Amino acid sequence: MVIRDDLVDALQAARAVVVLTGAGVSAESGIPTFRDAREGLWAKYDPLELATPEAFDRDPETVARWYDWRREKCAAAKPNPAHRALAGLEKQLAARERGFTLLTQNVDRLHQAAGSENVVELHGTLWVWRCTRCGVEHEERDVPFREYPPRCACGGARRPGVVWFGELLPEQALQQAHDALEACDFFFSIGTSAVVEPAASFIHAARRRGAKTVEINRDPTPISNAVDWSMPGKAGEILPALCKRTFAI
Ligand code: BV8
Ligand code: ZN
Repeated sequence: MVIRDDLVDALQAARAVVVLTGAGVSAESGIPTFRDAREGLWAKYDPLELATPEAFDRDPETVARWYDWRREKCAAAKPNPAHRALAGLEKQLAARERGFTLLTQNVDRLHQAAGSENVVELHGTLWVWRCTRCGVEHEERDVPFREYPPRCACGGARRPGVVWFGELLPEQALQQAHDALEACDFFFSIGTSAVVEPAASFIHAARRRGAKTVEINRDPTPISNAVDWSMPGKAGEILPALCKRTFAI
């Protein structure tokens, strides 16, 4: 894979870096991406349909079982070289008093497990569950659940602390994302098909601000021809090589 000198120079000169990640970053940890999530008994379900409040109202057991299947996969997963390279990049930039914000669409918390600190969970996490009656939230790490859906002490059904299609993103996460995009001069899009809004529009906000843009993705996406550097391939191979060339880490 070719790591271009002008990319290395631009990243070394960057003052405020924003990274947007998607399911492709966790693929090398054994977690199926949204596109590839149609595995085994879940093959007949459309993730875009299951990840909705309507589906949970209609069939909370099936939706809770799907999320518990994903929790079991995430529980068994370890951060991969892409996660670790991003944690290392954050530290290198911090050492140079440069800005770094990791905006993730992933709900698996593998970035945090790899040591990333300034992480914004745009779509929530499947490790926190919320009561649909009293609103109480708890971190739930034990897998699998004993009942579907899991019940709250008040008797209410509990749902995953994720953002479903048709639901607004958490206000605080959106504000953190906009503040980071306002200040950024370097934007990475990594392991995302770049179709789900509003995250898919972040790169356009960064470009409008004159930020340099890079895409690292296995397959072409709607933004592949809009970025300054398009790097097709595996994030777990490209990111460590880029960080090694740029910051000798
Ligand atoms: C909202 C949490 C207000 C749950 C998720 C404007 C136009 C059209 C539609 C809309 C619009 N505005 C809003 C919408 C509706 C909708 C939307 O965007 N729909 C899409 C399908 C068109 N957006 C919403 O509903 C958002 N809410 O806007 O509220 C509103 C509401 C209604 C109408 C107007 C306004 C909420 C969106 C969040 C939904 N929740 N996740 C859960 O996880 O269960 S989204 C979920 O799907 C993920 O978080 C992620 O965002 C998305 C999946 O995308 P990716 O992560 O990119 O994964 P994918 O599998 O698609 O691609 C993986 C990529 O990785 C591939 O390209 C592959 O090539 C690459 N890859 C694979 N392996 C590797 C790799 N790359 C590198 N290395 C590898 N090894
Ligand atoms: Zn409750």
